[in-house]
Amino acid sequence: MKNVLNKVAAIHDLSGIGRCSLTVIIPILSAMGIQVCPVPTAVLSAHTGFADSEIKDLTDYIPRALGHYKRLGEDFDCVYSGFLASNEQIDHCLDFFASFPHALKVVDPVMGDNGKPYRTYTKELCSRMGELVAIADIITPNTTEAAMLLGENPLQTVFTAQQAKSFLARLAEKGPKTVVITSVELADGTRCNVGFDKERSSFWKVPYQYVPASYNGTGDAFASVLIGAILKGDSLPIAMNRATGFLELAVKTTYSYSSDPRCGVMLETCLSWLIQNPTLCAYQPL
Ligand code: PXL
Repeated sequence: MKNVLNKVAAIHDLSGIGRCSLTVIIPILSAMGIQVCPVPTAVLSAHTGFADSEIKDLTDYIPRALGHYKRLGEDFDCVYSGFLASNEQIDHCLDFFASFPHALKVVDPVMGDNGKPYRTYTKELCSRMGELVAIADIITPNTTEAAMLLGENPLQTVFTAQQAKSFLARLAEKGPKTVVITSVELADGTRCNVGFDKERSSFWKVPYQYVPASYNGTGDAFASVLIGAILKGDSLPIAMNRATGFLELAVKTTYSYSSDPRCGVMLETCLSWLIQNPTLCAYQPL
């Protein structure tokens, strides 16, 4: 039977402190009228940006959950993977994606930020991320992750429009139909999220106002709004516009309180914007 609401299987960690992954994905997609079925990859006392977080790896749990969903005859409209805790979780994600062939396949290749891999990400886990990218419909790397996937220098911070387009197109050649790279500083000094729709050969950018702080979990929040918007029928540029607009609101709200950036953005104060679902047209061709 067709799902009444869109249903997303979210294969991500659950971190107690520092808004990221499931604690961001569940409220955002729920506010957009989409059901989230969490498949936790690990439980952490706090995300890896905090020293010494306690980690309970759930690698063995993922295939058991998948087996149960198959026995139940569950169907998902989207399977969305993110932070992974072990190499074997790549295989488990590949099985999950293959088990729901009609679902939109979204891979957020969570690996690093600000030019460096996250502390739990091994070389092998990073190199195997390409296998997930190859089967994805949509990927949402930041500039560090985009460079890691392409074998480029992850420390590059400024991109010409041509370089940004080349990164997008080269990532799309690896498989995905849609590539969105977040938090790009263009050579003209603007900050943008940039995207490529391979089937329409169209490149887009959505500029945002820069704030001199880097909050954890913003990539998860961006990807969640983007997916929610696409599942609801938005075009790629309007979905990027919605995700950028929400992040701009959440980041600027949080910045005004001078809170610890590791705690993420105060999305609790901004979710109502998503529920209002404003019409948007601030996107531009890249
Ligand atoms: O937001 C990415 C992310 C997700 N999950 C965990 C993390 C990070 C980034 O630091 O540590 C556990």
